[in-house]
Amino acid sequence: MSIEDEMRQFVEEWDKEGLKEMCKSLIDKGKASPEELLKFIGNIMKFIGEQFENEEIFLPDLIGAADTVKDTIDEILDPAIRKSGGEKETLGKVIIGTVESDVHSIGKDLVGSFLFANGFEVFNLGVEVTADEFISKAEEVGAQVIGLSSLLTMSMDFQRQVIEELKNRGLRDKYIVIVGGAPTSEDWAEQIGADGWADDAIEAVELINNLITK
Ligand code: B1M
Repeated sequence: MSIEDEMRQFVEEWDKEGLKEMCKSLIDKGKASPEELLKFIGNIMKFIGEQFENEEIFLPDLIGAADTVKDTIDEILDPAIRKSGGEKETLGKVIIGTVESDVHSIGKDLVGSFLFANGFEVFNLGVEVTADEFISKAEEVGAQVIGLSSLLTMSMDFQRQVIEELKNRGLRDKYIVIVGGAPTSEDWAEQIGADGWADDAIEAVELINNLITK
């Protein structure tokens, strides 16, 4: 069985300890990097999402799976990535969060971890983050980039609201604003005046690298 298949089994069984122990042991033995394991988690959650959409599993299954991977990300993978990051010079400071009214955290956390692994200093504000919280944190830490995640059609408009609030405060030109999340698109980013859109965590790193060097 492949590493990803074995991890999927733990996720499907909501075996938090099993998944954590497996990931920790693979990292400790040098058999997989935390970045690789994060990628597998992304694939697994996409697979679980498809099963949910096809009504093969139901909401409690989804919540159980999401809770299981969240613990492994928070307690094993993110700390391992941070540890391996050492004292390297930061490429820039990025504020990231899921917008108001939206509790989806997994994709946003993947993006945050990938950015960190690629040399950015990341301030992950969590979920249901208001425009004021994004902007206040960006001002406080002197960030260059604000990253807005949205997984719900109903929450997408809060991405626009953050950009509008930046304009109201005369701060729009001070920050690179990027948006992402399943219901968003390049067109949407353009429509709301964001600086860019990324389809996944790897694209988000490339996009921010390109925008920052411009
Ligand atoms: Co919910 N949910 N959910 N959910 N959930 C979706 C998003 C949905 C598509 C499922 C469906 O019905 N088909 C649907 C949204 C439909 C829509 O509006 N278009 C939906 C719904 C409706 C809901 C509720 C309303 C359900 C209910 O209560 N009736 C509710 C909303 C609660 C709220 O937010 N107020 C809800 C709740 C939940 C759970 C709590 C159970 C759980 C989230 C737990 C958690 O995150 N801690 C959950 C989950 C797990 C999902 C699905 C199954 C999986 C999301 C996920 O983690 N994907 C999702 C269905 C799906 O996506 N197929 C679904 C894996 C992750 C790696 O991918 O998040 O897409 P993703 O992130 C990717 C990219 O999008 C991108 O990079 C990431 C990594 O590659 N990306 C960015 C994301 N953010 C980015 C930011 C960037 C750049 C790229 O720059 C800043």
